[in-house]
Amino acid sequence: MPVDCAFQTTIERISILDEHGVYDEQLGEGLIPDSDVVALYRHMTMCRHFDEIAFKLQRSGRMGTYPQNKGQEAASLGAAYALEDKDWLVTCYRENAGLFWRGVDPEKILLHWMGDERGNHIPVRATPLAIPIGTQMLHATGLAWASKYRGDGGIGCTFFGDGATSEGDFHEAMNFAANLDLPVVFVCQNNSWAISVPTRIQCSAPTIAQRGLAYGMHSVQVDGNDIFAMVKVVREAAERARCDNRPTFIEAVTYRLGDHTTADDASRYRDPEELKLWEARDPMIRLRNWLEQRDLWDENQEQAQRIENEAIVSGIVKRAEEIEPPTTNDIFNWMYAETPKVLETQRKTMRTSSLGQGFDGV
Ligand SMILES: Cc1ncc(C[n+]2csc(CCOP(=O)(O)OP(=O)(O)O)c2C)c(N)n1
Ligand SMILES: [Mg+2]
Repeated sequence: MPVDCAFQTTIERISILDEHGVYDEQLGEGLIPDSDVVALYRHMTMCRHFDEIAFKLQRSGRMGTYPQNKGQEAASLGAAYALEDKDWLVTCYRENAGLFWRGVDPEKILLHWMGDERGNHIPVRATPLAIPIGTQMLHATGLAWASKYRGDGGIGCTFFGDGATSEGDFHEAMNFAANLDLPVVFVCQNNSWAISVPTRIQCSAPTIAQRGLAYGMHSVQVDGNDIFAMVKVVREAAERARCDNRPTFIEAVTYRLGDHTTADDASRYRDPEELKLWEARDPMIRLRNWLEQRDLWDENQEQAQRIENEAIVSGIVKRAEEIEPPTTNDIFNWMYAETPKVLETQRKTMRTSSLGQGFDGV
């Protein structure tokens, strides 16, 4: 019997603005108008400042645990820029930049980490942060299925880490989306680590993108610190979802410049040389250099932006800290659009000794 090739493919790696500042004019042509690049950079600097302040709030006892987003801003921001308001952003916890761009109030994110349920009340098409690793990909798949069923034109875009691709829920979501032809964009932020576990221990294949291929969906690797490349691949994936109802798997290669969370100390397991290497690939610095080379940005604008960011973020903190105290009802109020009967009953009975009993439907 001859040995035939059953299947052969390649996984493309997309980069437009590389870490040395080289810009691929062909791939990047007409991708983002200059004025929008300026707006994206300004937004990124605000998010970076927000991140630093959130870290300090935790350190000074004014907020609970916080996972820094530092260094990973381009991935979710590029995606949010490429998507439409009718599309769902279904995130993990390192996507502040994309969520804020979409219109999620930054104080909601602080409230979330302050343990206040009102932080989960999000009136745009984005879901509350998913802390249980891997659960949100299923939500995105379900939301995309609902959009397809209703014909509202929306798609689902979900974010998760490299570690999350070891979870069963991830594989179920991928299998479901591929086989039911669902309009989902799966974005894996491969930041090299799942707390102290390096990616090479999570995945013995040379790329995580291969996991998408196994489910029969288009899969691509992208420089996740290159906002231009992110916009390009998410735009193409969104079109594939909208026009053909086909999912895409995107492996965005990035790096977590901070600790895993404020409860972690990455210097105990991470080589400082590795950190130095990735600091030089910072998506924000890369974008600033690109703008400066084209006379779209200068030091004076940078200074003015710094002052503006300080004012914006201190307003955010003030609003989060000065909100009226939550009521006990708030723990029931922000998960469902319509409170299910079982929760309604718990809400009514929570101050009695017969929690959840004595009412119809339980
Ligand atoms: C189901 C579940 N198991 C374990 C944890 C504890 N945990 C929190 S973050 C994390 C690592 C996640 O790594 P990755 O998916 O790569 O995301 P990253 O934090 O690097 O962005 C783990 C194991 C959790 N939150 N949920
Ligand atoms: Mg990770």
